[in-house]
Amino acid sequence: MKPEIIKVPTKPFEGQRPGTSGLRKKTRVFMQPDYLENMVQSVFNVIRETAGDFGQHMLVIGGDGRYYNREAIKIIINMAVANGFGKLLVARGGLMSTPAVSAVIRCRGALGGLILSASHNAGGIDEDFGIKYNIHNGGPAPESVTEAIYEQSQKITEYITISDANVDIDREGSTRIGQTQIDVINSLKDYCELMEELFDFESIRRLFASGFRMTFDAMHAITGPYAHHLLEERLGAAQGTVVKGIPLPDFGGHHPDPNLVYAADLVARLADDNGPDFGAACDGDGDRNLILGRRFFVSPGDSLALIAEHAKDAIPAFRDGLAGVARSMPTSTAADRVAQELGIRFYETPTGWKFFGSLLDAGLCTICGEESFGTGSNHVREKDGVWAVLAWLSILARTGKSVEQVVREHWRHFGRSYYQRHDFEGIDTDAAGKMIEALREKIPSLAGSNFGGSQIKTADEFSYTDPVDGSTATRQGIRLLLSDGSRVVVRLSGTGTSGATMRLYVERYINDAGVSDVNEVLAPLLTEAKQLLRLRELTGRDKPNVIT
Ligand code: VG1
Ligand code: CO
Repeated sequence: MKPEIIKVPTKPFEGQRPGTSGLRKKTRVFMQPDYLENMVQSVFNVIRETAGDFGQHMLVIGGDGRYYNREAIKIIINMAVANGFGKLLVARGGLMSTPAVSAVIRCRGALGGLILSASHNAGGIDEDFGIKYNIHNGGPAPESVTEAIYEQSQKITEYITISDANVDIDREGSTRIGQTQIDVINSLKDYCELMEELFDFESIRRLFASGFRMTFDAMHAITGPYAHHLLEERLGAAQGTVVKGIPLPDFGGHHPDPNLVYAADLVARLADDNGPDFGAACDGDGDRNLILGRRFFVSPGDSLALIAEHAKDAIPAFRDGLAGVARSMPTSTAADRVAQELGIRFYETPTGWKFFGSLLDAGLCTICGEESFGTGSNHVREKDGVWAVLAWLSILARTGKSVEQVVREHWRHFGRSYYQRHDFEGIDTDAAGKMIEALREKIPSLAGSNFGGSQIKTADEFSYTDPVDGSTATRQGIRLLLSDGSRVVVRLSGTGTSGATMRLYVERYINDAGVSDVNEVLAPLLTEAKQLLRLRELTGRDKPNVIT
């Protein structure tokens, strides 16, 4: 039956500009009539310009299960039918992790996908919601596309939908409405098969069979079902390895953010004498990872470096070696040293996974990472939490060593990047803007001045030209590079939904086998950075909300 297409007149909403990773707002903002619809129609209007008739194309739809996920999925199905897509691949229950959506887009050759998530932000009617469009390569739309979507959203006058497709999204199967085939698909299948191709499951199975114990904290977010299936059912980890494995719309009332603050109970479990050998957690949409050994935290920058170091020997997908490694600018320089030793390419990009896409597509790099607990490879075009956990299990299986031993060996060989990120959340937006502007004005006069026991060699604002397509991104963080190799970086977050969040990143490299205390090493840099920013004076703040 041909559905009746309903044309709905609408008016633009202010501020529908996608940030570091899609459009994120308070859930109630998204729940306003027409808000989500405007955004979705804007995406469709933009991609239709290059894709042409949607009748030939497939769209993947999935989300992290947070509050409003199901309603949003239904709205999108109706609109996608009205807009004439040939096929929709809808995750069963509306649940699919961000890296799994990326995998499905790639495996099935879809035009793109819509992911409903605000990632590590809390969920609930008074918390956050988000939507992101991923393109044909499976990765987040590049800035040229997100800017075009924003422009569309600012001049939109109408969207189209149908009355209700009434698809049972909880049952796998196929239905047809007009010219659109709607397939409700298994959320785990493509992704888990891909993991099995990349990794040596047998060696990880042997590791678990030898008595090795781990805890995986899914934080009541999307990775629970993936981890249950892969770790417990496929790899032989003990039942109970996965905790908080059921996705909940409010993530159990917590921030699904896998760091030392929000995953404190996992950290405590690893501190117990009878605790497991290995601990891991993933975020709301499954693209971030936290890696812990017994009483030992692996900083994301070190994790990236270590995965790059061991990839060739420990992970079959990389047995021919890596083409290159890429990291976002604020991420520690640990991976650079590995790339140098391996004699492979190395790239420094702005914050946000969208900047890795073209490097991965061009085969210039294989492994990428960010300091924000994001690690991934060319298997998809998103960071991938469960992938990182399997990468670590592979390294532990291959070396037969503990997490701490592996990291300490790395530090002995390469030296250590002492590293921290301090987040100052909920700053008044104007105050934050003024503080950054004031620092920007000082940039030209900073070189040569003393700073944190060293001297500022260069001060600049990071800008990036993509080596493949020549696109540029400016104002991607202010950085101070010191003559002893230390770095201080300041930028404002592009994922928050209220006020401003300033991120202060500090790094000091010392070739001391990693034996120093990170707080002591970094204290002088932090003190001077706060003074330079006039942080307390301009924002009334002194202490960060979260240190990672
Ligand atoms: C943060 C991180 C960035 C990450 C982004 C999305 O962005 O710093 O590294 O790519 O979140 O991650 P920002 O602009 O707030 O610093 V996720 O897991 O929210 O998709
Ligand atoms: Co995320």
